[in-house]
Amino acid sequence: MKKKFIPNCILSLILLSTLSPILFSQSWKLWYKQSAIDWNESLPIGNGRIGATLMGGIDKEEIFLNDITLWSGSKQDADNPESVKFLPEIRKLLLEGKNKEAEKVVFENFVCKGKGSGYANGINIPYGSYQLLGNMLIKFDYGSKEVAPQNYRRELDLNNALYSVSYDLNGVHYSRKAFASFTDDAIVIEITSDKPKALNFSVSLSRPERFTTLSTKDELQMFGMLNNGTDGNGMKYFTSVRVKGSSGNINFSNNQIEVRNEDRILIIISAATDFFKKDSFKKFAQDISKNLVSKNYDQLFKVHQKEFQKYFNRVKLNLGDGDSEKIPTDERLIAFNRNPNDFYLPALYFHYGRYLLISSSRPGILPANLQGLWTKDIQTPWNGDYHLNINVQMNYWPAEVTQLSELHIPLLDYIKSLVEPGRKTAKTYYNANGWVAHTISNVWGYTAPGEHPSWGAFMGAAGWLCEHIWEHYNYTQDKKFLAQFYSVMKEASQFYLDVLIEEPKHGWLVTIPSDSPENTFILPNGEKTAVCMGPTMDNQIIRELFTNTIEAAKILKVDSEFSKKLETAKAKLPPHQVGKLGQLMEWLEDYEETEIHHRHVSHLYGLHPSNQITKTKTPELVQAARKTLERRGDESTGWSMAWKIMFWARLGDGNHAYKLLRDLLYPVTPVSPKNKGGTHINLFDTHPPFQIDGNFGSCAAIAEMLIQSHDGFIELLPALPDNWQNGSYDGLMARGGLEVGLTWTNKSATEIRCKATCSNTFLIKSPLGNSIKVFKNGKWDKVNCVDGMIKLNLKKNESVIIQSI
Ligand code: FUC
Repeated sequence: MKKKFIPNCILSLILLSTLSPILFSQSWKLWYKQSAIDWNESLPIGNGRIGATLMGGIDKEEIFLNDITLWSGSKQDADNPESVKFLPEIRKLLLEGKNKEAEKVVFENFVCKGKGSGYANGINIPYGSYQLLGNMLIKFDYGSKEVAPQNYRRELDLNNALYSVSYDLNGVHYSRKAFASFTDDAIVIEITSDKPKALNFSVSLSRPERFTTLSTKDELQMFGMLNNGTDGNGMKYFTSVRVKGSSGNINFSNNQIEVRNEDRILIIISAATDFFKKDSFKKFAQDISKNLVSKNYDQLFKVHQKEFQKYFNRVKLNLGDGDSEKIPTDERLIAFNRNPNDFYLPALYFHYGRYLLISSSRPGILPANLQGLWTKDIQTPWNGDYHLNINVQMNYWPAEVTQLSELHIPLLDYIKSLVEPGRKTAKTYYNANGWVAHTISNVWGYTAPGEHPSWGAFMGAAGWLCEHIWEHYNYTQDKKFLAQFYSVMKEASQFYLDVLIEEPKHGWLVTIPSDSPENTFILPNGEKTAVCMGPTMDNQIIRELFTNTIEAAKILKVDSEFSKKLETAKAKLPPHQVGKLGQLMEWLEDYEETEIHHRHVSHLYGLHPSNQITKTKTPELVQAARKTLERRGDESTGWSMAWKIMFWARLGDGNHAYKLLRDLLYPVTPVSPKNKGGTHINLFDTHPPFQIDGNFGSCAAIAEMLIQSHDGFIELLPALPDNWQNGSYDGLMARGGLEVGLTWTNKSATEIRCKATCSNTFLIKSPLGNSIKVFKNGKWDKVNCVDGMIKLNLKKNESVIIQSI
């Protein structure tokens, strides 16, 4: 028989497109048999700018509307010019080991001018608060209810970024769908009944304060102005709602919309603020709703779905066979607490993290805040702001590794926007060049220390933020981007160069005054304080910043003199120190922490996000990091547990990472013990209260259990727990620009799939033994690993498959 000839290029296409077929049919859904009774059960939709959480009631649909730019407050000068006068005294006291005396001067003088964040109550002061845009209420009228509703289902379909509710009542099937369009920048709702004239409802808009509603002949409007914290004339917003029916009648009157005898209704909600679109914000919102209401739902959904899936479909993850559709999410979450063998929930949670980032981060606008995009309040917890001592950074941990690199841009642009106010803050407080930011910030460019130095004076924020610039470059190898952002790194480096001071004991260069974020320690005389010099986290951040700035300068061929200065200073930074208990020391001295289980584990910054402590390069520090984690314990606030999953992943202990993931997925319901961190039944992370950083941090940490690339090579399945015996993923990213896919059985890799997103040489620690075969350019080649490493020279867009022989 004549053999059929299949050209190599076709063969490779077939091979590459048939990888992991199970993965491509995965469906990821949160679903419930009942409506939400608490806001923490509502389901979020968002397009990075506007969004909503929906409760899904039968008698009423309550919708909490959000616009990521809607803030009270205003630009202010919070830099306190008096502070710098006290700097010499503070420094002298700390250099003499008089921390408590220094603390007094710091607490009294090294603070912001004005009220700072108002102790997380910034709504009516210049700091401001991220605010709810409005409450939309859809009130249904079913006439008399003959029977109880049946077949109720509430769902968030992550693959399609689509919320839906359906039920049967009085012999009628009702359905409700909603999405925040990625293409048309509006919230689109469709409500249908399968019998004519069965839809009767009213739509109204309100918010707790500062609003006016108005109905014209075909539009419901809500508008107002928030408090700027000074003369009251703050940010303006405008919301427009339009409705289209099919056969019945729709009336706009008395500040609401009345829908009668309909069976298919399209609702368009658009909104904007003058922060986003200066003078044209009203027209912007009105044009959108007017234009969209003439279209039909399917048309609108199709384009939205396509745009959303451009991001969402880049990554596939399967952690074992899961009975995906059978168990409602709340029951599943509760069951997971007892049964660690649910393979669907951790994967669902991972995909939810990506869904939430896609839904709350859009280039050109603001980064995701403490609640992403979703708040039900006008005084959002902690002002829903940008905390710069872990929280906003954690929000963006999944961006690169889970292939949402362009969604990192809002944070990177935001960092750039802090340079100008940060320069003034650097001069005012430290008489230093460059720029600095401290613990908290908002949309108004706040860079001064907070109102209380025990938590508000962390000066490492600028350095930590710059890490994101470097990591974006690291993954994308985008030199143009690096050139555009290099000055942000350089100026932050300049700031630290200017403020570092030699301490007397070793001659090390240290920050002073400083603290280890929000933690306090016990002085030898038993007194407690936070104020110190050279806490480990500062040293790590500055070492990393200097290293990255020097490297960036080399790549861009600039600033060789400046780089030399950084090299010299870097050599004098305090090294890591191991304390008497074998732990990594958090401070320059081996102080005992006041709270052993404190949620911040700042001194492990060197383990993650930085790569100063690694299994191959510093095994003894890895031991010390492990001791530190054991001492701190597992249970904590939501975000803290997410960070700890990451730490254990970096330590290569998959089982401990998984244990912490289960702790983080502790089901927190209205009847849970108070102050318990975990996860609400809508899978929102809770500190408590709801804080989205834990969702993002743990999404990244799950990726970190499956792939790592921080130590000069790529390691696959570096922290795989025993529970995840079989699985596969595609689309996770490694530094240097490699898209990686992997299949494993019985905890052993069976196939690696790679695609270069930049031309580069990649080293992969072989999980397939020393003799492997590589499928490239249409043919298999036998390859021997060198020192256990697979070396791949790939051009941009080149793909390979690797298997054992
Ligand atoms: C940091 C943390 C708190 C909280 C707040 C928003 O200050 O210490 O736990 O997450 O941010």
